[in-house]
Amino acid sequence: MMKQEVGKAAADLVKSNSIVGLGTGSTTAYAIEYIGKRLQSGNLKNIVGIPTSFQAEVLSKQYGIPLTTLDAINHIDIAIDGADEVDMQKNLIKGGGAAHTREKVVDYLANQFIVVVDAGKLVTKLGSVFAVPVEVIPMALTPVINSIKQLGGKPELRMGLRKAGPVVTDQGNLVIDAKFNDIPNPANLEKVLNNIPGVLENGIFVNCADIILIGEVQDGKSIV
Ligand code: ABF
Repeated sequence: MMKQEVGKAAADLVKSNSIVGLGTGSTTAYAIEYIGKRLQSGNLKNIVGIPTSFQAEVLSKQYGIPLTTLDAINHIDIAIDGADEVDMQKNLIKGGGAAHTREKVVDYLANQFIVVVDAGKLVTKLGSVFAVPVEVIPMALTPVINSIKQLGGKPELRMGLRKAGPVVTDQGNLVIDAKFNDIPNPANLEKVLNNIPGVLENGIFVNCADIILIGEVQDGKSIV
């Protein structure tokens, strides 16, 4: 319910004649649904979406949102996407859905990036709860794991349902979840992780989010 309210509030910020980055995850899924509904009702006209994942692409098609690619446009007006952790400086950890690489490309390009979360995602220190997702090309898995250990992290290869095999990203890569006890400087860790050969992208987003829409329950009611 909370997620639904937040998703709807984000969808209401989308204006006609705009290019919209469409994020991943269950909260953004509601935003995609409501954007589709606004299009259907005629309340919103002439938008085109850039999906951040196969999941977002499938959902957008299901709700009738026309899609394009980054090759066909020269800017993104607004992007809506979820997060796993948000700190007081609007730094984010993303990538719980293994889509952070494409999310980072799209969300950073947007003139306005709206993050949709419930209050449980707010932290005083980034990395307090969540590990940092790191997308790695498969042949570099072991050296990247060793490098993360040298940085003081606890790396774990992300496994899929019933641990039948590793999670594979939309790009055909693997995800290492790197838990750090303390992330004193998120911008620095983002750069250091991305400098490890074989790393494609990590889930720390700094100086990217413009607005955080937070869902919470007050007096038994979901509010944003
Ligand atoms: C994506 O989905 C993320 O980068 C984040 O990992 C996740 C959030 O999902 P949910 O809204 O389902 O909590 O946006």
